[in-house]
Amino acid sequence: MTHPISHPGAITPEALHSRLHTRVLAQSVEFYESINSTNRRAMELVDAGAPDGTLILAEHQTHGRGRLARTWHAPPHTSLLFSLILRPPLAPHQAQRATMLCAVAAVEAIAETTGLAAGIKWPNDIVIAGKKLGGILTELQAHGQQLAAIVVGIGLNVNLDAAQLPPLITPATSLAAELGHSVERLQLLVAFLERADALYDRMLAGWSPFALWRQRLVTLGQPVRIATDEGLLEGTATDVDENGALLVTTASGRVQHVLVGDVTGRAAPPTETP
Ligand code: BT5
Repeated sequence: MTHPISHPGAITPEALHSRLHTRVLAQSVEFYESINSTNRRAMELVDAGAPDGTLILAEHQTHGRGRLARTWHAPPHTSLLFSLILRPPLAPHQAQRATMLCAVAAVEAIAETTGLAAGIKWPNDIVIAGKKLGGILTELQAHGQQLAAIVVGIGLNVNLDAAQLPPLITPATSLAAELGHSVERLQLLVAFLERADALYDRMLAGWSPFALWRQRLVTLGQPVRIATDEGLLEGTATDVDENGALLVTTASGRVQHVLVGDVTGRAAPPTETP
């Protein structure tokens, strides 16, 4: 673990600690100047018994992970890259609530910090004007019907020039690109953690972030093509259910629930070599 002191605008655990007022989240923090993947480290810490709310934060990832074995790219010091270990009293089928909560907190923190109105593209992209601003990767540790932990990993493009990224399946943007000036990453991180902490408090008392998440979805009402395990599904995204599944109404009027998949509005399903 290293603590950067020289990079302008660098995030340090000390600076985070001095500004943060949370009850559960980020009471325990691991910080890395560079690591393979904060999600990978979080899953190791889950096995080691890390407490609820543990935050793993990095300035750079050598093997940042997306969903479905894809890669998350972020040049050092340009982004927010972190994972939270959550241990809410949920059944495995309710685990998407943790992702919903973090997506809502991210959108609210972005609005508070920058004034920008971001949205959520089902299932877990943070988008603005049709471009991808961030992504969420949720991984579970369950023992039978008992959920041991949820790891929610978030990557947000803050002061990043999309031209620094390799070719992507959806166009990317960053907060700085949308605003025309850079954003203080620590302020955004603090805003996120404080929002998420307040929502998590409610979730621990039985509340679901579903309605807030649904309100912020930009996917509803849109024609979609979804690559699913069973093949390509085409139709209109008409709704979502409490567990996070997308309801797609096909031309024949059949409603299909999709739990995992990639939505595209384009003429062809996404292809990418990981
Ligand atoms: C995601 O996956 O969007 C989830 C990304 C989660 C990343 C965080 S960073 C901290 C934590 N630790 C990790 O190891 N991961 C999490 P998915 O929906 O599969 O999207 C991945 C796809 O997004 C890639 O295949 C690229 O096409 C694209 N992509 C990669 N980097 C990007 C970026 N910086 N901005 C926009 N799009 C990007």
